[in-house]
Amino acid sequence: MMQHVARRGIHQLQRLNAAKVPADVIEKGQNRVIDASLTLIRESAKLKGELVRALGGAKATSSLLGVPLGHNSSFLEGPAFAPPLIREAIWCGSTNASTEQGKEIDDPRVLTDVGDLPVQEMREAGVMDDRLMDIVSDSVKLVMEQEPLRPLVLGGDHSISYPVVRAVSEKLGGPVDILHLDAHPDIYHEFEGNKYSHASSFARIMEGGYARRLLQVGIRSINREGREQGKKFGVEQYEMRTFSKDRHYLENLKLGEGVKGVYISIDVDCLDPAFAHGVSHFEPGGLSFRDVLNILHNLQGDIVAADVVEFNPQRDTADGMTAMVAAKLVREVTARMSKPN
Ligand SMILES: [Mn+2]
Repeated sequence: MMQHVARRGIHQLQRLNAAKVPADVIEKGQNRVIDASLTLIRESAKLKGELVRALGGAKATSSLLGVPLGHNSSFLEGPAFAPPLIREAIWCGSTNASTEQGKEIDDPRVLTDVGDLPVQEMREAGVMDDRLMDIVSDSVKLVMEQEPLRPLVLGGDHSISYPVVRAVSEKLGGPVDILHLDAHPDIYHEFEGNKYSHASSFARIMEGGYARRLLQVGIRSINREGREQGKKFGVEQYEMRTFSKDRHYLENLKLGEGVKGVYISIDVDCLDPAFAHGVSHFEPGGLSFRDVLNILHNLQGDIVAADVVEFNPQRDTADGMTAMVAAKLVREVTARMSKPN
C-alpha cells in the first residue's frame, strides 16, 4: 500500500548518499527542483491574479493552493493524496456552482486555483522538513503577493497549518485570530520526537506569536498536556461536552478586529465520523455538518486565509462521500472569504 508515501523521499536520499553522489551535486539538484516548484506556484498565481483583475477585480478572491503532505501524521499518511480529490468533488456535476449564501464559485473572482505545491517531488529529491516547511511558507506568500488572491490551502495533514499561518502573519505584518475546528487541540510540545507533527502545529503557531486569539472548537480528544499547553498559550478551548451551552456564542462569533484578520483552520475530523468517514482518527461525539456551517455562516470578520486539512481518501467510502464533505467546506469557506466587485 501507499500509506507510507513519504518515506520514499528519505530512502532516495539514503541511496544517493550510498551511491556516493557528491553532496554538492545533490544540493544543487535539490535547489533546482525547489526553484521549479516555487516557480510553478509563482507563475500560476500571477496568471490567476491577472485574470481576476481583467474580469473586473475583487477586494478578495479565494485561491486554492494544494499542499499534498502527509508524512507528519502520527498515524496514517493518506491526506497526502487529498487535494486532487477535493478539487474533483468541488466541480462534481452532482451539484451546482452556488454556495448556500449565493456566491458563484465558477466566477474566478470568487474562486481561483494555483494548483499543488510539488511536495512529493521535493521529498523524492531528499528535501527534509526544516527546509520543506519554509518552502510551504514561501508558496503561501507567493499567492498573497498577487492581489487580490487569498490562500485557501488544501491539506495535507495538519502540520501544514504552522508554515501557512506563519507566512500569513509575516506577510500581513502581525498576528491574526484563528478559528480552529478539530476533534484535537494539536498543541503537544512535540509528538513522538517530531516538532513538525500534525499534533503540534498550534504549539508552533502560538510560540511564534502568529495568533492573538486561538479558538478551538469541536474538541473531544484532549489529555492533560493538551489542557496545560492550552492554558499556557491562553487558548480558548471549546469542548464538545459543553457544546450545547457554548453553541449560541460560537454561532455568533466576531473575530479579527484590532489584528490582521481571521484565519480559519478546519480539520475534517471536527465533524462526527457519521458525517465524515474519510479521516485518519475516528472520534465519535463531534459536530454535525450543519453546526459547522452555522459557525461559518454567522462568523463576522475579515477572513484572510484558511485551510481544510486531514481528509484521508484512503479511509473514504468507495463513492467519495467525505471528498464531497471536504469540498463543501472549501466552497462555503470560499464564499465567506471572497469579496468580488
Ligand atoms: Mn484532528
